[in-house]
Amino acid sequence: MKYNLYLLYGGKSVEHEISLKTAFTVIQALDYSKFDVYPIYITREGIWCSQGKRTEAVGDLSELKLEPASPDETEASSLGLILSKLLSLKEEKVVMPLLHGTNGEDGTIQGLMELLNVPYVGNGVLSSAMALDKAVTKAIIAQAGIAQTGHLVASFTEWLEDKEAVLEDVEVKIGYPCYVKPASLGSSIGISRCENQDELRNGLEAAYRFDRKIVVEKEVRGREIQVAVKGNEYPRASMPGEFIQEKAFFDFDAKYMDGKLTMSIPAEIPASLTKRIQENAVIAYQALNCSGLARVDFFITPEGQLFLNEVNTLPGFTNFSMYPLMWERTDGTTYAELVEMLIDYAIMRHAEKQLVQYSM
Ligand code: G1L
Repeated sequence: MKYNLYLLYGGKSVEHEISLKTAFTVIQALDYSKFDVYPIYITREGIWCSQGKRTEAVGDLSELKLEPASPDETEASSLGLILSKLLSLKEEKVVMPLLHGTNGEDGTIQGLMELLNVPYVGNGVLSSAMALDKAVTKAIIAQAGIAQTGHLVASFTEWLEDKEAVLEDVEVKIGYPCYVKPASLGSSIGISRCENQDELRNGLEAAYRFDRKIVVEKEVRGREIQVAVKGNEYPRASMPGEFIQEKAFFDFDAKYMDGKLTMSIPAEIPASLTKRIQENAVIAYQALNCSGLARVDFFITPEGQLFLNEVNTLPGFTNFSMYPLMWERTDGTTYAELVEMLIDYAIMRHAEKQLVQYSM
C-alpha cells in the first residue's frame, strides 16, 4: 500500500532555511515505491504553497521554494485551499511537520492535524506546547525527580515591580556566571551569559523583549552529552553522543562533523553513566508526554554529576544531525529507515486514538 506523505516546511520562523534543508534531506531519502510525496511550503509571510504530488527526489533545494497559488493569497485562503486538498484525499495519509513555530506557535500545527484527524509525525499538542516553554519543562523535570541545572523563573511583572528584588534573587539563588533566556523561543534569540550585575540587568532587559517570562540558569562547566529517544508507549534511548568543542581532535571513525562542531558517538563515558543517561532520558520523555521522537541533552560535570539540560521535541534532522546519527550508530537504522519508523509511530498513535471514546 502506498502512503500519501505531506511534508510541511518553511514557515514564519528564524529556522526557515533549516526547515527547508531538513525537508530536502527527507525528500531525497524517501523510498518512492512506498510514498507519494506532497511538499507543502509555508513562505516567510505564512502563505501555504503546494504543487501537488512528487514521485521522485528533487534536483536542487531551490525547487522546494514553491510559489503561492495566486499573488493575492492570504494565510487563511492558502491554508483553506491546501486543507481542502488534504481532506479530499481518501487514501492513507500522514503529515510530517518539519516546522519550528515562532512566538509561541508550537503545538498549533499539531492541533490543526488533530482537528483534521490526520496522523502526523512527532510530538503531539501537549508535549510540543510544554517543550516550547522552558519554565514548564523544568517544573515537569523537577517533578519527575531528575537532576537539572539550578534555575529561577521571573515574570515581566515581577521585574517591573521590583528590579532590585529580581537581581538579588538571582544573585542569592543562582550566582554568576549565569544564562538569561526567554522562557519560550527555541533558538538562541534573547539569550545572554552574565558574569556580573550590570550584565545581568542588561541580559534581563534584552530577554524581556522576547517574552514576558524568563528563566535564569546557573552555568554548568561540563561535557555536553545528548541522547536520542524514539517510540510511543515503549520509548527507547540510543547510545549517547557528545559535542566536542575543541578544534584539534583525533580523527577516528565514530566522529562526525556538523559545522565546526565535532560529534563523538558513542560518547566516551563509563557504561554506568550511559545507563543513567538513557534511563533519565526515557523518564523525561514520558513525563513530558512525548511521542515519536525527542533528543534529550545532559551535562556531566568533572565530578561525574549528571544534569538534564534540555528536551528537544524538534531535534536537528538532516543526515549530519546528531539525532539520526545516534540511531545509526546504535542499531544501524539508516536515515530513510528512521523516517519510515517515525511515520509508523504516527500511524500507530493515530489508530490508538481512534479507540478513545468521546461521549457517554
Ligand atoms: F517529523 C519529525 F520527524 F518528527 C521531525 C520534525 C521536525 C523531526 C525533526 C524536526 N525538526 C525540525 O523541524 C527543525 C526544527 C530542525 C527544523 Cl525547523
